[in-house]
Order: sequence, then structure tokens, then C-alpha cells
Amino acid sequence: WRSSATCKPWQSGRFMPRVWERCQPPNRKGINTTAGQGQQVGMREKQILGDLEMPLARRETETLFQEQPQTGNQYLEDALLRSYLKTHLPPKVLEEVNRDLERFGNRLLTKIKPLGWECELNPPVFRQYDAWGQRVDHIVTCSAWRRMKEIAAEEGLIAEAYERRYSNWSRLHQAVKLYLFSSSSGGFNCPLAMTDGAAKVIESLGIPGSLKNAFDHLTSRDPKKFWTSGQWMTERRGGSDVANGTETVARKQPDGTYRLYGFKWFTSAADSDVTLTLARVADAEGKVKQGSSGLSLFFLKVRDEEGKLNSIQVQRLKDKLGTRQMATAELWLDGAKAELISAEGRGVASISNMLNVTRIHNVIGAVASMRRMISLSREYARRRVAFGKLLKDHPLHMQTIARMEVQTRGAFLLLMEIVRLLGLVETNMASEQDQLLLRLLIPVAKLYTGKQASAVVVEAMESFGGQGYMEDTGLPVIVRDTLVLSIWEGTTNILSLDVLRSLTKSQGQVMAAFFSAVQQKLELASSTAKLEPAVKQTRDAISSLAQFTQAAGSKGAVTMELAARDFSYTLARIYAGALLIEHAARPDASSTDISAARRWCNQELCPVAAELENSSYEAEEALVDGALVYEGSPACGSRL
Ligand code: UCC
Repeated sequence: WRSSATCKPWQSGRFMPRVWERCQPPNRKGINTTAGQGQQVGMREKQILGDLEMPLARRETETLFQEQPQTGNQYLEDALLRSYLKTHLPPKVLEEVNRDLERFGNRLLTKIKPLGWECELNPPVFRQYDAWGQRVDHIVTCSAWRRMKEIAAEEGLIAEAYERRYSNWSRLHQAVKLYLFSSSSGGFNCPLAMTDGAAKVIESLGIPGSLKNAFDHLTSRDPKKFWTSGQWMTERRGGSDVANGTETVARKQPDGTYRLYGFKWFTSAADSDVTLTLARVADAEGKVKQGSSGLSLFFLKVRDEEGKLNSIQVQRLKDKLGTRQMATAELWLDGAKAELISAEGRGVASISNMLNVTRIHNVIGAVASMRRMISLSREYARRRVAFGKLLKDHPLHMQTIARMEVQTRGAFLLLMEIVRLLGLVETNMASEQDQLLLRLLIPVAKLYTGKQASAVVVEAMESFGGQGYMEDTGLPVIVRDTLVLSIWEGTTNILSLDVLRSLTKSQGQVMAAFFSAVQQKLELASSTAKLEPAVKQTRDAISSLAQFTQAAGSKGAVTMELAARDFSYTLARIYAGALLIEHAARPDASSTDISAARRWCNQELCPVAAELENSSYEAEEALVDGALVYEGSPACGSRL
């Protein structure tokens, strides 16, 4: 409470403290004087008043050295984003998109960011009963959260991708808006991810008549009409092994609809209007088929026309480490009316369209978090003085931020590549290679950027020193909300196995597409001398990777499973390296584009080959893993 000048209530463009109420100037009458404490409080009040009257020089010194980092229009400050758009978008599209993003950047700064903080300060509350004892199961959200929904519609954050006014570039335009929106959205990016996924599933089903109305709502720009969707997959037996963990049963009704019975244990954005969910259709005897081929996909409305829950009971809200702005609930489905929308037994394959979209949103969130933290960190370094000079003048400090910057650039280009490919697929302009690449790169990018983001935001928090650890700076919120990105929508290992699934399903064609795309990008750089070392490192990595795939092919399935994570990291590093090289080979590339490519390629690009040489994927090594993990544990004697 020293000086109100150091701790301002939120203003446009400021990095707002989380517990902003504490930042109001002290209210002379407002100090609580409970019995017995009066004297003490009186002294404290005197001290506060005294502090306010402290010499101006002292106050100024404090504000000068502990000033909050200020960031401006995110779009205008994002050099890589702007150069990417300039390079890839056709001129007419660029002109319009550029105008839209600059306007949106201003709206984020002045209007949306404060709402995002309001969402953080006013998390959803669950009211199970009304005052008269009636069960209501009401998830109460704050007005800022509801306003976010309206803004999402107004800005076409879903609609943009489905209207296709910029043809294959519409998806990229949408993704860029979501990327800018993400770190100011107060968690509203989560329902948008699932809404996009639901729209995608419905579109890929050919928008059947029964779902036309829902599709129109999900892709509407009208705030009064816009719906969000959930994605109810996880049940009590876990979130990864959907095929064996799903117990929900669907009973067919005489009118052709179904009633669902089961317990959805982890349903994010539980205040959504509709949802997609999996269940097992019961036969005439009430029996269900187990495993993946017993699962079917259903669409349901969460509430009926009168606003009553669709035979759904909210058990409780989850107590999460982060994303607390967003209601995640445990739900009992007690005969919820639903529509079967996939072929029977094709539930997982059908919902994978949704998963692939939500995983792209996860990548968006990861890159956005990294970009946000770096923006704040670099701004802080321009203001904070330590050891007699600004942080930005300490080479080691700058090296640390620059390393994060290189990571973020690689992740950003990976994101752009995926949404570029998705745009091509959605407008029937994709080659077979594009389609294979997209299938492979989605899990690769999701798992890699999730890990990068966790590391970068923690490193960036450290760059603020002790301040970074202070709750009321808001930095811990970003860290918490980022840490989920490697967990939900498939953990790193599950996604690594999905990478293998894409190899098996395509009989290795995804790898052929990968090698060919990387080679094409490297060829573009062949005349840029400064990129030679990076190109060579990438070529070497490709040949090591090719050797690995050959060698692993002759080994057992255990080898590939043990290698899955390193293999996926290898794909991410090589592909992002090729993208950075491609970007740095543009005629108008900057010296920093070249430096970023070179530095990225200086890291180990093919960890899977190095680990193969260490025999890390041999079956005996798996036994050693177990021995290392369980040494000293009671399990040791019985299991190993
Ligand atoms: O719901 C959650 C939280 C919601 C919050 C979301 C917010 C996101 C916000 C981000 C913004 C910041 S978390 C729930 C997370 N759960 C998962 O993600 C599930 C993780 N588990 C998997 O991904 C598994 O690998 C499964 C469920 C896909 C495995 O299932 P199966 O049935 O054992 O796998 P199969 O038998 O291999 O695949 C069944 C079919 C196959 O097709 P067919 O039969 O034609 O061969 C596969 O090729 O599904 C196909 N398939 C896929 N197709 C499976 N995965 C994919 C895929 N990724 N792409 C295309």
C-alpha cells in the first residue's frame, strides 16, 4: 500500500494485477476495526497515511524501478506473425486481414483483456439448490465470461473458418485471431476449441438436416444466436484410454433418439449449450459391446427449450490447478436425450475430427502463452534496473529471453503450417502429401508445443525474479493455465502413440510426405549462404532419421513404443527447423530470421538417433527403466 502510483487499477494496455481490488487507494474509513484491534489498526492507518505523504523522490524511485511491464497492440508488436502473413497471404486478403487484425488488437488491449481478468477474479460457482431446496444444478458464470461469448460471435472466432470468405486462407485468419485472443480470453479459448471441433465434426458429416440448426448456431456471428459446445469424453476410468474407459450406455427410444446413462467425469466448459459425447449403444437385451468398436458418437443439447437440464445432474465442479475461469464439471447423465450422429461403433473415428481441431487449438494456446510471456518479459527488461543497469543490458539475461524467442518462433511456424494445411484440406485444394502431413503434424505439434510452452512460461516467470512468483502480478495465472496444455487433449505419450498410429494407418506414407516436404523447404534455401550450416544440420538430421526408421522397422514393436516420444520430438525439431529456414530464405528476410533458423538447428535435431545409439529402446533397457523407478519401493520385491 505504499504508493497508489505503483499499483494502479487496470488501465488499457497495462499488465493488470490479478487481485486488483487490493490496488485501490486505501480507503480511510474502510479499514476494519474489530474489538481489541482498534489501537493496532489505528497505528497501521497512520503508517499508511504517512507513507502516502512520503517524499516525492522516494515514491518516484520506487515506481521507476518496479514499474509494470506494458504491452501494446499484440498484433502490431508481433514481428514474426506480420512477416508470415505478408509472405503467404495474397495481397487483397492481406490488406483485409491486416486491417481486421489491427482493429482486433486494439479491441483486445482496451476491452477484452480487462474482461479476461474479470473472468479470472470471478470463477464459476456451482449452486446445487435454490433457496427453497429445489435442485437447480446451476453453474453461475460472471458477466465478463458471458460477454466473452458475445465477443467471440461478433469477431467470428468460429464463423470465420466456416464461411471461407478467404477460401483456403480463412482457417489461417481464424487461427491468428484465436492466437491473439487466447491470452486475453480469460479461459474462453477452451469452449471455443470444442465449439470449433463440434462444427468440424458436423461439417465432416455433411451437415445432416437434423444438425443444420446446431451448425448454424455454432458458426453464428450473432451473439444472441451463438452456441458453444462441450466435448464429453473422459469418464471415471480415465481420459486417455477412451476405448476401455467409456461406460456410458445409450438406449434407443421409439422415436429414434437415444437416452444416455453414465458418468462424465471431466467435462470442460460445462456451461456450454450443446455437446458431443461417446456412449455404447445397448442392444434389445440391454447388452453393450466393449472396446473401441462399441463406441458411437452422440450430439445433445444440454438444456431444453425452457432452460431445464436435459436429464443431467451436475455432481460438482473440478478443483483445478489452472483454467479456473472455466467450469469443468462432473456430470451424471440420467437419461439425457441425444442424437446418434456417427455410424454405430465408429465413435472414436468420428470424434477424432473434433480431437484434431481441439489439438490445433491447444497449439494455438501454447504459442500464445509463450508469446505473451516473452512480450511481458522483454518489456520488463526495458524498465527494471539491477546491478546498475537495465536488465536488457545484461547479456546473460538477453540470452535467456532470446532462447525462449527462438523456441517460440519455431512453434509459431509449426502452428501456421498446420492451419495452412488445414485450410487447403477444407477447400479441397490439398494434395495427398498435404493431407498426410496434416495427419502427422497435428499430434507432433500438439505434444511438442505443449512441452515447449510449459518450459518457456516457467523460464519467463523466472526472468521477473521474485516478482514473477507473486500471485498479484498475474504471471502465475499464465503459468498455471499453460501447464495444462501438455495434459488435456492427449498427454505427450498418448500423442506420441498417435504419431505411430498415423504411420501404421498410412503404411509409412506420412513419413514419405514428411521427408519430401522438408526437402522442398531446404531447397528454397540452397542459395542463401548464411543458412548453409542450418541446412546442413537439417539434412544430416534427416538422414539420421531415415536410418533410424529403417533400423527400427527390423526391430520389435517395443522399440517403436520406447522411441515414440523421442521420435515425435525429432519430427517436430526437424520440421520446425525447415520452416525457420524457409522463412529465413525469403528475399526480404531479416538477419534475425536467419539467426533464429541457425540457432534452432544448432540443437540436437534428431534425438531419436542418438538414443538408438545408446541402446535406449532395447527391451532390456525397459527392464532397467523399471528397476530405476522402483528401487526402494515396496513394489520392488514383488514385481521386479
Ligand atoms: O476432453 C478433454 C478436455 C476438454 C478441454 C478441451 C479444451 C482444449 C482447449 C485448448 C485451448 C487452449 S480432455 C480429453 C482428452 N482425451 C483425449 O484426447 C483422448 C486421448 N486418447 C487418444 O487419443 C487415444 O489414442 C484414442 C482415444 C484415439 C484411442 O482410441 P482407440 O479406439 O483405442 O484407437 P484406434 O482403434 O487406434 O482408433 C479408432 C479409429 C481408427 O480409425 P479406423 O477404424 O478407420 O482405422 C483411427 O485411425 O479412430 C482413428 N483415429 C484417428 N483418426 C484415432 N485417432 C485419430 C486421429 N488423431 N486422427 C484421425
